[in-house]
Amino acid sequence: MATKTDPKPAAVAEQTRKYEGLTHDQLIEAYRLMYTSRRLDDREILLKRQQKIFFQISGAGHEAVGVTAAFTLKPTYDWFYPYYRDRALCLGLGATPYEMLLMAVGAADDPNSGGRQMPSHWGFPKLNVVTQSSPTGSQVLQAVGCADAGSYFHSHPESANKATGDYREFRDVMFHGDEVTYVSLGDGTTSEGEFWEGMNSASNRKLPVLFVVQDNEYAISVPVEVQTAGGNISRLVAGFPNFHFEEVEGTDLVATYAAFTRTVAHCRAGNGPGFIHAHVIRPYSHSLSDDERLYRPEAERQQEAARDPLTRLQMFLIREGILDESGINRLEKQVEDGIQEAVDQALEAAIPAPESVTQFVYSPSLDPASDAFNTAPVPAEAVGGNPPAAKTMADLINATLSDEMARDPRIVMFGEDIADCSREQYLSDKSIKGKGGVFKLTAGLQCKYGSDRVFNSPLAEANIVGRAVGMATRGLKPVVEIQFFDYIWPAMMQLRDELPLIRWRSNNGFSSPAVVRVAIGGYLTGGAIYHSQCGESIFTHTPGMHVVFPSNALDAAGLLRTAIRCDDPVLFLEHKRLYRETFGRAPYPGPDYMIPFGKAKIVQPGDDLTVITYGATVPRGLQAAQRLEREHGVKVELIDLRCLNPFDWEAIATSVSKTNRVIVAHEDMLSWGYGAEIVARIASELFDQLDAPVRRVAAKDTFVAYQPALEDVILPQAEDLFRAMKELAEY
Ligand SMILES: Cc1ncc(C[n+]2csc(CCOP(=O)(O)OP(=O)(O)O)c2C)c(N)n1
Ligand SMILES: [Mg+2]
Repeated sequence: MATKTDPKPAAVAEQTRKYEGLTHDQLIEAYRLMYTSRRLDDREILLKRQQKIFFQISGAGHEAVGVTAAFTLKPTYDWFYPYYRDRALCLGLGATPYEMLLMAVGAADDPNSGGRQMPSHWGFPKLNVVTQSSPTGSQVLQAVGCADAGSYFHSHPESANKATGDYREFRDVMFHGDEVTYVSLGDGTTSEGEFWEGMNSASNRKLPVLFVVQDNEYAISVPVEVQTAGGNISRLVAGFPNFHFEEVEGTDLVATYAAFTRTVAHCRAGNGPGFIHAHVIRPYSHSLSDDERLYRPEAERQQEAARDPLTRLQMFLIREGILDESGINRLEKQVEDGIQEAVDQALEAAIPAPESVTQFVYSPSLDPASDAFNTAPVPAEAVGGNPPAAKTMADLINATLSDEMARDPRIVMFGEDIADCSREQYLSDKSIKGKGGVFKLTAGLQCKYGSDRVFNSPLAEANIVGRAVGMATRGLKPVVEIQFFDYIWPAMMQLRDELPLIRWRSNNGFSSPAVVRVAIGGYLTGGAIYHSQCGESIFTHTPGMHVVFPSNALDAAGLLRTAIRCDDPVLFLEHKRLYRETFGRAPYPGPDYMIPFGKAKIVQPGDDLTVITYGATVPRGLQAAQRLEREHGVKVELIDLRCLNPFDWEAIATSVSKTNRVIVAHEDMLSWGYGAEIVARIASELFDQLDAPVRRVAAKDTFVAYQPALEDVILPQAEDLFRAMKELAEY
């Protein structure tokens, strides 16, 4: 790099003192990176206008913050959850212009997503830059989970060891005791609830998360005073304990560097999270789809332009005699030549093969529907001639969780009320018994495995799932609980746009195989609207996530173990009414019992009529089928799907081809429900096999009422199933 002079060591010390620790070389390197970042934006804008790329969003005006973060943090050592304005950060960490242009053209070799994501949605596995998405703020809780995982691995180093026979085989774990997790966001994004949830948990758990708010005073067209009460986020967050706070002019490289140095030192020393509020500018509108002249007058734009970090640094270099004009020209020419070469190459790059589109929706390495997950139950020996006791679904889920925790030290559990007791002293002085979940499914696990493996979360569902996503990305196996399906919705952004997408959108660069256990369903006699909902089809309509819904104790144990050991995210739906039902009790099938996903169970064989169902309508369907045989001699084949995604089409096709009559039944509402897809497929593929119209039995298209007489009418009962079966048999 062209420096004007080559100063002696004493002079270097003098310089660095003067520039908050930055050397001449670093200042020149900072300019090179910032200039590269800006020219790449300019070049992409041109390419977009030429219709050679399809989207552009710039990092212009934010460059000094990005470069400073790259200088003060360590690539491949620290972890990064950036946002789309962080081009300069990624360049500083080691990403190349060519790689960025591969993203812009949507090339097969785009190292971030293989052409699946818009450009500037950063993700570089080799640099610990974790795949980023478009939903503003969804990165925050994941970053907190990432930091959580780093600290867990540090205190349980043995858990990082590889193991064969489950997801760990495909997961290298890296951690450092003093690592920092960087997460950045815009001023507007601080309005998202997940930001506050992330701040709360990072603060409370004293995690080394570096929050960087890049405040350009606008969120598209909405100014900061409309987003943020009082117009300044620093003032609002100042009360969070354990933080180191900085508010800085983020277009001033030297000042920004000083703020980062102090904050990173705080995080690295284990003193807690850091918060840097950097005031920056946004000279290029929000994106190429936005024209800020519609809502910002020229005078305001010009005032902002005077703070341009690139111009500021250039003038600084000249003023301080670090680079003269010809040195700057030489550097800029070099950068431009490099970009030109990268553009030429990227425009030639191959695009992804069309047939690759479904690749990496799920793990390519471990198929939970395979025989590897098919093991026989090994119940305990009979004692004194008595067979082992039949246990409830709740018992077997608890026992399975316990045995899996013993087997796999990477399993952590959290959720609302799931710990035995957060105030540990009450456990140690034995003054209380402990709770272990509102349905007691996790009872005793904290006592057995420790408070750092089983703990209560805040009352915040996005927090639970978002942190689980970050933890699972790092190699932990979070098995988290959503207390009631009715309250899953705050986590919907994470469940729909994040958890199931991490692998696909990163082209298998990252994955997040967390298990989310959810208590679901009604028939509770008084559960009412908000403790009775189903809604599984919303999640089976989400690729990338397996959905399991067992109806009995043995299936719950076998499928839960498969869920935990597999390498994909799993939504594990546990019917509250079935937790302690007499129906479907079984002895514990042993610590290795697994059922592969997507294999239905024939609850009762029959030749006259097929009933396809799952969950709480299984016992109701069985009751109806037994009555139909008793009273009318009709033999129903009752199929329990057990797993809704993947589901066992073969079992359905075989049965319908035999009986030629079929009912699809479920507890959830009829319209747009899970049955609609099954029925459509039967109509399309098995039409020739049918002797009668396909029927559905399901809940009314309304909500579940509190008054039991109304609940009975709303949810499908054994009587409804009986009537439908009889009518169809007689058709
Ligand atoms: C959850 C969500 N809502 C809306 C959007 C559309 N959107 C994209 S960026 C943006 C503004 C973000 O502003 P800010 O956080 O200040 O970041 P900046 O772009 O100014 O850097 C909006 C509304 C989105 N991507 N995600
Ligand atoms: Mg903004």
